[in-house]
Amino acid sequence: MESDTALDDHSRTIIHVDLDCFYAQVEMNKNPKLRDVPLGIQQKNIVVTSNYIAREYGIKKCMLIEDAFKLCPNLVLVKGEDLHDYRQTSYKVTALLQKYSNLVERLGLDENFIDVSRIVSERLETGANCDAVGNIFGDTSDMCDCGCSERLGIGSIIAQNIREDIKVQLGLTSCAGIGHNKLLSKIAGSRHKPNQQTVVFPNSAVELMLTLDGVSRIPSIGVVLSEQLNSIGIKTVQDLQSTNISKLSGLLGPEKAKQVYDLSFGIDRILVKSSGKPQSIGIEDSCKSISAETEVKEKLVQLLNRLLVLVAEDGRIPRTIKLTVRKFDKSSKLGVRETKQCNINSSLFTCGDVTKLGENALNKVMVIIMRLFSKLVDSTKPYHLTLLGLSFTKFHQRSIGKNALTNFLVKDIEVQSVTNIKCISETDEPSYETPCSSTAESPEKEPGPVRKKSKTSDIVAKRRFVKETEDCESPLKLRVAELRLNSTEKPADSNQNISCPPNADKDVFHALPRDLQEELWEEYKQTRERDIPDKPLGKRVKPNSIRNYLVPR
Ligand code: TTP
Ligand code: MG
Repeated sequence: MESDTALDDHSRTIIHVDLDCFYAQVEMNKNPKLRDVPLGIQQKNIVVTSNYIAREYGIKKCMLIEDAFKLCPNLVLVKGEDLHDYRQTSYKVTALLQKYSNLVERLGLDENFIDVSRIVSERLETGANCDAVGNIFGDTSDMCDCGCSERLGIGSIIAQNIREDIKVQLGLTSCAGIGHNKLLSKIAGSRHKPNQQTVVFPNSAVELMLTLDGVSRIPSIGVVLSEQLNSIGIKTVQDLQSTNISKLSGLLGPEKAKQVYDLSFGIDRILVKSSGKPQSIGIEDSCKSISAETEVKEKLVQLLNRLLVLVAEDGRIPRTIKLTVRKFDKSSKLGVRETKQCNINSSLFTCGDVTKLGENALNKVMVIIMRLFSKLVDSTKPYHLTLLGLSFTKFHQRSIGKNALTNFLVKDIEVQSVTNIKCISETDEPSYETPCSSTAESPEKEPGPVRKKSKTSDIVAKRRFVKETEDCESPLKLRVAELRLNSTEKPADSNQNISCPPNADKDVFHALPRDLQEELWEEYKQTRERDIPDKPLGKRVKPNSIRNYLVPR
């Protein structure tokens, strides 16, 4: 059977990035002393990976500890069973790659495919340099003339930029492969390790495939499929290339047979599928001991400022803030992680650059954070924390409205629905539990961005929300803090304080901007008139009045 290599589409430019000795690099960044020693990452009785110094002793991935020590008696082992830091780093890498293209597909924790076709064509239009950088697989004398060599050349320059960026931003080295499809980019990337990159042009695709040591080494052929192929005598890539397609179709069905057959020639039509943005953006700082509230605050302010930079880079608006603490525990080396989260008002983030929040706004976020802290840690008793972390989750797309009152009251309802400021208690929930995938939906239903609802239904939602948050300590008080975040203008005139209507919560009322206080007061007056039978009925209270959800029910 003839392969379709002549009809193969070369239009795309795909980069595959694989971090070097990933878990080991994360540990070496945490403890730089480990950089100069042979380091193995231990899970149970296995070395799941090791740094490249250890690899010089012959240590391989998934080797038994006992065998590893035979090869390298001075091997230093670090436990790698808590994946938290690896996940965090993994998502930071993906987030960084998403700056280059919105087509980034995660594969495991340390690999990503990036379809950079769009930037490549933009650069081509500007007449950018097309000379490939890094390693080139195969012969370049007989190149295709469809323009793929220029595109892949630019792709290799972008890959180099990306790898430099990962190194500078995150302190991690990586390998990259550049090809016109996922299959070739992945295989090419593994040709030269560590900290290198390799481009493969379409004319060398078959040759690259033949370097693989058996069909089981073809990336998308798993154990079961490779056993099936072995059962009909197909063991090597060459066996697959020269097989009789009807024999293969009999085994796999015509469609799959064609797909597998094409793979042996380096043809892969599967597109890079965007894994979506991370569901959570967070940072954590571990420390030996934090046992005083001033230290807690200081650390959290630092974390918040750093986190706001990440959120600004991401561009979406978070709806939930989560605080994590790790409590020292004699019985557990890892300590005990606990988290608490609550929703925050989106309009804080709609006011422009979140990295430039005024001190006032920052203080208000800190009030919310410290409230969460008080739910996690009883500061009237001695405590010993070894980690503090903050993260934002439940993002929605940025959409900026202007009207202050609408922003203040309605906009957040439109996008946040009844789950607003619901306090959720969790224990040991990893920040990045679900993979960053468009198919991995958040367990909570996400309302669509800027979902329009009638104001009345919003208010009903709001009322329901107050009921639903009974488990939350003083939800209205929390709401106060959030409302304050939004009151960007009109500070109350101190000469003319408006007194709180008797049916309203004082704290809430005084936290409101003056215009809303006036509105509330006005409505209280009208209600009073309406409720006094011998008085003529005043203007009826609107069912969607602000009072309806500020007045405790
Ligand atoms: P790999 O990318 O296979 O390995 P690596 O990044 O450590 O090394 P390389 O430089 O060769 O790319 O896997 C990524 C991480 O996944 C690795 O650091 C440890 C973990 N891992 C396991 O937990 N179990 C396994 O069987 C393998 C292979 C890796
Ligand atoms: Mg790797």
